[in-house]
Amino acid sequence: SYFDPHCGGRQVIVHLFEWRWEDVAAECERYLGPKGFCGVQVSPPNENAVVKSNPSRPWWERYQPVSYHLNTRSGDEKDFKDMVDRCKAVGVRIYADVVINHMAGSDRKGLGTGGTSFDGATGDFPGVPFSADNFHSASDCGARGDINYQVSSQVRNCDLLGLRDLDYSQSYVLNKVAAYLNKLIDLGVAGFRVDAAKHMWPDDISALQKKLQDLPEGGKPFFCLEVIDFDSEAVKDREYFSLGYVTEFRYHQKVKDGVSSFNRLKDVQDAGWSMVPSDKALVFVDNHDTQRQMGTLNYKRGDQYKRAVAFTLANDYGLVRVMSSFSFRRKDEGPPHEADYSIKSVSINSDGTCGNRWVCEHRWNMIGNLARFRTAVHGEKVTNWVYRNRVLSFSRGHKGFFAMSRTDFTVTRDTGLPAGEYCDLISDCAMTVSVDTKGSATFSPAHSSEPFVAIITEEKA
Ligand code: QV4
Ligand code: CA
Repeated sequence: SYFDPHCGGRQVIVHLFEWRWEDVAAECERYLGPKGFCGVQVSPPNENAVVKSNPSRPWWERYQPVSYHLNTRSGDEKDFKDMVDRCKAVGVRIYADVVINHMAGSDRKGLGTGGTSFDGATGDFPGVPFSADNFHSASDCGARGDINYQVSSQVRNCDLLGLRDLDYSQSYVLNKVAAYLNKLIDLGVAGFRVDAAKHMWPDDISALQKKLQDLPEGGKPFFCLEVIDFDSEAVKDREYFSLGYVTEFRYHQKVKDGVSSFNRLKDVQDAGWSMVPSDKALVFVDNHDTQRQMGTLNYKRGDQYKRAVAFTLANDYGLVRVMSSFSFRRKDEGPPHEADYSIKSVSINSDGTCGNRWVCEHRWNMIGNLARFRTAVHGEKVTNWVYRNRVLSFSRGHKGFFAMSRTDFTVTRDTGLPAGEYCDLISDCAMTVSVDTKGSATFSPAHSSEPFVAIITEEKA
């Protein structure tokens, strides 16, 4: 089904935003495989417009396709194939971010990252090829880029941000895009994050899926659709439920509110917000767009961010995607780069953190190690919810137990687990937790600066 991420039951996806394919491959082997990550969402692999100035080489140029050749600042087709194979060999799958709603903007022309010419204004994309006729005309829309979000036909047929909108009613367009996705399947990807899916008709996505081949190892590719629904527009996320996982932006909003008062985290996935059902919700604390918005939770918010991500991983809602960023000051700023704008490699420091301005949130102890927890307790509901003495704790059925606070703590709690000596996952077993015959344990975090404890029946000391 389109809901299977094809990673042998592992549960956590990480978005390695703007990483080079070579670095992703190395990260699969040295960290993601051993830590039990399911897969990586990579930046769009197809050729994009080169935005030279105002600003120079922003990250968002990758959302302006020029052709479906696999040439970007992350690498070429050979690098891509090598990454997919090396990650797969250690149990980690690759999901491509596919930008298929549109091509580059009407304000762009020149050469793409693979050297292919294009002109957004005239609609000429010879690298595919697409020409003016393959796009929706702006006649039924407001001024270019002006979408009335109360009118679903405008959301689907008008130019998002002035980006040339593909007309999927033409089988020519459908076939070209299907060929691109099939090529990625041939190369071994396990699925797709569909950019701007809200701006595509669900029937068109369905028609596209019918043209896709099965994965080489069998089964349909995994689908995650980017649909932002805060219950205030014409297009509803439920229109996409049969097509794959849907991004749950209400959760991102709610966890941000909830993390300042732990009690509010309890109903973060329901309480009248008409949230996406757990088995269809792609859940995250931030993504590459929201992390750049004012007042948002991101890596810059330190401890609060850590609590939000740790809670999200320990909780039982949805399929989780962890964000891994490059540090930025300005919103438009692209990834760390050399003088010639080639992307800098991800260096690894002796303490396991990343260098060259790569943040690598996924390597932070309470984030990276909870990937293991989430997989181990998958299918078990949250039970034993306790918020007392400023410490939140809960069990995941009889398979795992999690606790967190804002500062150091020592508490005694019912873990719901069988008696035994358990490894604390957060500290890579630097500390253990003894559960008595009644299921009760007294414990403190291994390091006071990391006030989290997580144990699973799978990992006894
Ligand atoms: C500008 C004006 C427009 C004008 C246009 C043409 O703002 O009003 O019509 O020129 O003259 C960049 C610039 C943007 C510029 C546009 C076209 O920032 O100012 O328009 O290019 O040249 C990313 C960035 C955008 C960026 C875009 C393309 O966020 O800033 O636009 O890439 O490079 C809605 C959607 C949701 C979407 C979200 C951003 O429902 O689907 O908006 N999210 C996804 C991605 C996002 C990406 C896109 C969609 C587009 O997650 O990262 O936008 O592919 O909520
Ligand atoms: Ca569209």
